[in-house]
Amino acid sequence: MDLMEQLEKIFSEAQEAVASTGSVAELEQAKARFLGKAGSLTELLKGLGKLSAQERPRAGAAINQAKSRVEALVQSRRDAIVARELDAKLAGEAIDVTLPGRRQGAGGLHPIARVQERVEKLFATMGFSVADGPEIENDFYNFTALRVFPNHPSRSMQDTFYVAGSELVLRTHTSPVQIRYMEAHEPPVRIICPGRVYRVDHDATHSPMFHQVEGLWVDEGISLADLKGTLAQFLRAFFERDDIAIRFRPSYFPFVEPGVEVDMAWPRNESTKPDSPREGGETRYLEIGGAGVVHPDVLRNVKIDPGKYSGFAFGIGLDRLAMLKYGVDDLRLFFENDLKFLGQFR
Ligand code: 2NL
Repeated sequence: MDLMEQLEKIFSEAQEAVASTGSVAELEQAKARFLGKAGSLTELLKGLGKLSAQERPRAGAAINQAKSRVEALVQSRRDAIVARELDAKLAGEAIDVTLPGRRQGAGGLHPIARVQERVEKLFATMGFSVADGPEIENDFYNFTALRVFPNHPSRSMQDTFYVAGSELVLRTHTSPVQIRYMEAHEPPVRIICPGRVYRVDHDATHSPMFHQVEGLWVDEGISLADLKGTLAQFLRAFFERDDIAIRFRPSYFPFVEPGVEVDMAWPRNESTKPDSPREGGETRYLEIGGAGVVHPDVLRNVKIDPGKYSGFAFGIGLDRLAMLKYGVDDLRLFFENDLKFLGQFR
């Protein structure tokens, strides 16, 4: 094979090698095979010394020309690779400036907070104001003033959270707020006390912290009839239907006499709520709380004359109202802070 044929062969090998590279590093390796220290063209140049002085210029010129052609080949491949890498980088970093910006998610009220606001609004239309008080209470306001005697089971550590080394408890109901309010205000008293309460209890239907709304109306001549009318009016407004009925069942609470459990009945057939009050074709009653006529001794404990004044009081679970309103069947869902659940109530 003469020199020209050799150079043509090397050049076509170089074409193939360069074309098959995909990165600058690969290209550098391919280039070294021809132009490096031990590259095939470099070797040919080294052999020039063996040629006669007559042959040497022509052969040298031919080899150098082949070198330039391979260098040009490498350069144009390098340009192509760099351009392609840049394109890929730009495509990866592409920003669509016409897209809307990412917004900060709007917050919302917890479903129980919404229910509480709704309860406050509805009772306000009946002349009730909202009273507030401490969640850490002392024995007198949480128990004694309400006639819960010293060894009453509800005072046990199995039922009530005690603050270690003190007589303080986490309030087990919002009644102490009403006691404090009656101490500070002369009748007429017409208040509701919504808020957090605490009991040692934890399962699908009980949480150690839950929400209650208690109501109290003390004035001359207030009776159980006023209680029934007030609760019926409230429940009809709250559930937005005027066919809700109320049933009282006799019960016992130390702070009232008489005491009742309050049941609510939704008419059959029409309800679409999961926990609708129909069962076996009969109206089903749902227990929503307890109530009664304030015990005369409770009024005496706050210096109100039971000979002149009487009143009713009730306690309703706000969590229970929220479950019925929104068709939620597990109380714990309200307290897990799962935004997928909570976001449904915005
Ligand atoms: C229930 C029962 C009730 C009261 C709460 C009350 C408050 C005062 C005086 C008298 Cl200051 N009574 N509150 C009365 C009867 C029942 O709650 O099962 N609640 C969920």
